Amino acid sequence: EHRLSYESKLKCAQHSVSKKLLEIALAKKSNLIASADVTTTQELLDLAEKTGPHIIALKTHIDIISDFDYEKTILPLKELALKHQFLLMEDRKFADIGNTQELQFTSGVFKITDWADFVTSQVIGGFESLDCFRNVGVVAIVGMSSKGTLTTNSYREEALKIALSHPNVIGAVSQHKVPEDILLFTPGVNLADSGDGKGQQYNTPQHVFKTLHTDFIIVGRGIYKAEDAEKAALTYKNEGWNAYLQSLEKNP
Ligand code: UP6
Repeated sequence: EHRLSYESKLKCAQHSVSKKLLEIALAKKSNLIASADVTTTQELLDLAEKTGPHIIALKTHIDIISDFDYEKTILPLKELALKHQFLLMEDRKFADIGNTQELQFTSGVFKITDWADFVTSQVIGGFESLDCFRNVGVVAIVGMSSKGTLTTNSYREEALKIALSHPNVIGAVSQHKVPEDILLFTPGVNLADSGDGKGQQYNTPQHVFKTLHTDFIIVGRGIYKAEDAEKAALTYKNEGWNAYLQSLEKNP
């Protein structure tokens, strides 16, 4: 059983952010997204500089940066994204009514709308709750990687209906296969560990490309906790790319 290539997905991609992601993936031969779960601006920028050449996007949780300052945090981050050609993915996991999400997206200190190329959102608020993410791509949280998640089969089925029909949605976060018309982003990827003692569950890049036909892997601690984050990013990049190439092969 084989999968669609990035080239064929690029041909039918509708959203400008899906196109960019697929173009960067092909240009860099990478399907790696580094998750920057660090808590200072310096660590965030260091990680972006080190991993930048190897990643297609840097995933942030901008609200964990303790010294956040738009000028000092976001402006240099945007420069690094331009320099190394990666996109910015804010993992905000919005989960409210449309009006509140719109305020969280555009206001406060983070002003996510001004810098993120794409954001994650729960779809628990229903189809129209995603309307506010007009100028970005949305990755819908369809299934979670943690033990005991409430994203059951029936939840995922309903969540996918919203994801597939909403024009702002470019993809889904899930630990299960999704239809090939949207991109699949898979966190919970680590080469060394199977869990973190706090409910996280890990798989290898090989596993998620083979069984889920994922498009992009998201790696946090496997990279930013490594002694050499640059080297670790390169390792995950190569593992991910080889696993992708293998998943393209037709097995008779
Ligand atoms: N993430 C998951 N699982 C999900 C959705 N999101 O782990 O189902 C996010 C976490 C974290 C990253 O919020 O930022 O992906 C995983 O980090 P890790 O590789 O260090 O476990």
